[in-house]
Amino acid sequence: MADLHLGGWREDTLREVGIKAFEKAIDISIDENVDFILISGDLFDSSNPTIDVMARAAKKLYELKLKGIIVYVIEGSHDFSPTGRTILKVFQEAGLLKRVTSGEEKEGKLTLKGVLNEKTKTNIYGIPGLRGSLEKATYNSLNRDELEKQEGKKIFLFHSAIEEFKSNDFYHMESMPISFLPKGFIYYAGGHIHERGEFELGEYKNVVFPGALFPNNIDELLSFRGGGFYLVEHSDGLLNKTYIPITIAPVVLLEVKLECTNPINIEEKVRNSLDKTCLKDSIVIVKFKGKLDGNISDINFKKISLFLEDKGALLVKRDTRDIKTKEFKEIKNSSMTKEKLEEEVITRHKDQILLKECRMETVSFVKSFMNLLSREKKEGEKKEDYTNSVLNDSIEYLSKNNLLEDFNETSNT
Ligand SMILES: [Mn+2]
Repeated sequence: MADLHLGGWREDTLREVGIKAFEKAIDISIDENVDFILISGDLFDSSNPTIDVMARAAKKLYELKLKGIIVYVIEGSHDFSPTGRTILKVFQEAGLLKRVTSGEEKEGKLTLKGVLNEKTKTNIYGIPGLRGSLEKATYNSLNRDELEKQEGKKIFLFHSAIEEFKSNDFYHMESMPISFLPKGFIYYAGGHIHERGEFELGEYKNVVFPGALFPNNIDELLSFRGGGFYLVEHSDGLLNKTYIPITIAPVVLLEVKLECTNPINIEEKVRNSLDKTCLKDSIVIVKFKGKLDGNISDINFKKISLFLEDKGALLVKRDTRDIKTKEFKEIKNSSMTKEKLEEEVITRHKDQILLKECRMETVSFVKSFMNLLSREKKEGEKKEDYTNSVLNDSIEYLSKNNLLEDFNETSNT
């Protein structure tokens, strides 16, 4: 499984559904008597989860420990604090998780050590994901030959998008080529892409993204409706994978078409579009579409929510992004994720950013550069060292992209 994002969502109800999805996935794994569990990053939504969320996770992980089921993990981009610390370390020290990312760097070459699962004689390796896809540097120094030469069954955990397998929806997302991964492993457990996908290419078989265990924002709720994980069986050289969907609360989409509707009449519209739809214990997304004769702020959402909750809805979320007001102007997005919002702003202004010689596509370049510049000072790091390191990284990044001269021309610092 991957991208659990425990503790995510602002609404208590949705956060609870996310945790319940995790608990259910673990219960199923115990019932199925699995040998071990792999989590390919973003177990928690933040590197500093609340005590309640950590307690719920610890309780479930302890159940696994009692059953002798080991949980192997890598960090995802969400598991690291700005100073590079990871909450997973706490769980590892408590014996509830095993991080598989240990390695040794010698003369610029990284040798991964991996962890052996004794019961199945499987070697498990992995490289964590970093914010802004900075893990690419790790892959660049990875000694792949040595990993490929190792005998026996091998599994690789990663938390990155793969260029060859990226769908159009993830066009702008930073990604790496599949050739960054060592060849010939029996299973590649992927995370980071919240959409489910099974892939293979040449010597890379069973490259699997289980997707988020539970959707992480309104867009994911709308497109995926739910999440799940993979149950994988390997015997006599044959690998069988089964997707196990997890449904705690069904997602119901209620589309309300507006035809120059007055805000006062919206409730009636909602009633009419409901028809015989069953809302029992479901997450209802009311998507308003069309022209509104008035302001969005005049819509009584509270009343609409209460009405739908009365019909059995567990929670009501609204999507007003497709409403056009009287002047038929588009409403600017407001319920997107921080990353998407940033990306949108950059995309909107990209024509003003003249990067003629840049090796990368403008939006990806700006996003990564912003990430690089937003690195925070590490604990104990001297201010001068910090400044120099950010400066050096920036110069290196610019020169890698053929842009150093451009910048020297326009600035003296
Ligand atoms: Mn994620």
